[in-house]
Amino acid sequence: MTRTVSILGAPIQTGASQPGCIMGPASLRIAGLGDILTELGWEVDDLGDLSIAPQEPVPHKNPAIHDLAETRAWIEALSQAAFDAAQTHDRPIFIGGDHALAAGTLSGLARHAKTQDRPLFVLWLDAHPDLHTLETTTSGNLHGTPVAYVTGQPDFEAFPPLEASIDPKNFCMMGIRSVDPAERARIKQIGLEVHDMRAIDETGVLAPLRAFLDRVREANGLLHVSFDVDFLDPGIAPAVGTTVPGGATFREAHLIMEEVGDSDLVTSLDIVELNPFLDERGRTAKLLCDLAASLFGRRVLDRMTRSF
Ligand code: EXY
Ligand code: MN
Ligand code: MN
Ligand code: MN
Repeated sequence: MTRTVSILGAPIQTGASQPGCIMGPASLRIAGLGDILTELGWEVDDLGDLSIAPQEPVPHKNPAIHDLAETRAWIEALSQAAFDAAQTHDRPIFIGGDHALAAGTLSGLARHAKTQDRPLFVLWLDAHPDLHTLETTTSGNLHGTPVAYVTGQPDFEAFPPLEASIDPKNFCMMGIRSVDPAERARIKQIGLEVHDMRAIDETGVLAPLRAFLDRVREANGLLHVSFDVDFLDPGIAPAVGTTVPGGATFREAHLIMEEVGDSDLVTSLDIVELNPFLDERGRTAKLLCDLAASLFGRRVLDRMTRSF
């Protein structure tokens, strides 16, 4: 039975300091994301890109915060769009755009999960935990805050009110290797499951990933994968504004996507932080499409070189 995928672009870049994520959705489409999924037998419904109306600037007591009004407008629009897409498609995909978009997609998906009476789990693939509140962030870059927002941490009065939050215990983070002091304290405080790169070096990705997938299956959960380009090693994925050395290798990333794909548990996906302005010949966008193919069913023996 053909299953439906939706692709919705969110060219948001107000959450980052380095501009360029606005080109992310176009770059992933040019790299062939839709065609690749169609070739794998998925019915692909490209919903185009979201846009927001111009916003009047809104100040915040934290002087570092910038573009609050625009980012809030993106979060509101994405929350509704994610809820709608999840109600009508088997696997909605959201392509960014910076990681602040996950504040929108995850809040909308949490609302959808509530209508299904199923818990929402999140596999967070990122060099960063994105666990700042609007008071603890020192950079003011709101792409460093989505996890704190959707898990119901305090001091988000300036963001849209959350109708449904996500239990921090339902997160599994992999690839973490750049954590600020306030985030480290909160990881401990809320009991977030974090497999940093040292842990992955020691145990590999499969054991912790399979244990997490078993939890999702036992809870009859929905599973969202939030894939930040900077999860990958900058050597294979340079087109991102917050590179951190020592990221996931090509095979570690594919193994995670293949394993999650084999579990058939994934119900939605974010691909975020792609900044084509920092790339050459779109190689990072092509790698992301290659990884999406592994999540959606392609295996090593099915591979052939894609000519662009
Ligand atoms: N923790 C740093 C900050 O808050 O500015 C870096 C955040 C990077 C966030 C990128 C999207 O993952
Ligand atoms: Mn991130
Ligand atoms: Mn990151
Ligand atoms: Mn407060």
